[in-house]
Amino acid sequence: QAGAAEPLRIGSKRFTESYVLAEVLARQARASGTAVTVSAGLGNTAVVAAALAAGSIDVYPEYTGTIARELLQRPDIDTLPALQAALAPKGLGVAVPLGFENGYALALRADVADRLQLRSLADLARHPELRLGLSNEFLGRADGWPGLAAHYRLPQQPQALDHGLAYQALEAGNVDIVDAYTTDAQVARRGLRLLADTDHWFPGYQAVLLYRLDLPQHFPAAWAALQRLEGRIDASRMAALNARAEIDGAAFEVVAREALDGSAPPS
Ligand code: PBE
Repeated sequence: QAGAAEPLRIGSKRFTESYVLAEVLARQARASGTAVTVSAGLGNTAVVAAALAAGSIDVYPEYTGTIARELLQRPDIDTLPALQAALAPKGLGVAVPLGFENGYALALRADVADRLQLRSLADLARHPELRLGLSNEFLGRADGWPGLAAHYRLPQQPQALDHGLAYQALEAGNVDIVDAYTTDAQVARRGLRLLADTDHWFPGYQAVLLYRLDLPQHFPAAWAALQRLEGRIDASRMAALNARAEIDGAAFEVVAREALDGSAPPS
């Protein structure tokens, strides 16, 4: 039957960590003897999730808070079993927490934070003059700017900024605040401050696999291999891997090999 020779299709979103993780999945699946294709950087969350729903890919790395807020519009759920129950009617599954969270935060330069005494998101309400440069996805998401601004009563009118350019714009002083991902290499490297979310308005964003429910039957060896990625990468390691790709310029495949070599063998 023709299906036997079809490759496992892995997708990713358009930011460094997603590219790296897609190659981690690919490497792990290939080691099980499974043919794999990677559709790297397909687009933002909505685009990659649509590709999964349509059956053009089988699996991609996603984050629990993103699944709950952006894909399911279910801010009330945050555990894996609850997400699984909500996804199953759509033919989708979520599993294999990789061992870290990568959440949203607002970031600024340390000198600006000190000068204006900015520590928390609520502190921003006192400074309408601050210039915010936020990525398009963050500007549009329910778990992004619209909800955040409403919750903390923030008066600024943000401008749209590509996430790949955000840190340079911050360093150059063209904007004062950007949206950061907490495992971004640039946060530590540039000594940026993250404003505390004292009300815990942002959800948790555990890195997990979002997949089509028919994947385990079609690719049992690959699925067994992918499950062994559970808990293999912690947040500081993920930030270091992001730095290898983004700061050192290492190829995503190379970084993926380092990710798997450097972590403890599966138990
Ligand atoms: N992130 C940070 C998430 C949301 C928070 C970029 C990892 C994402 O949906 O891709």
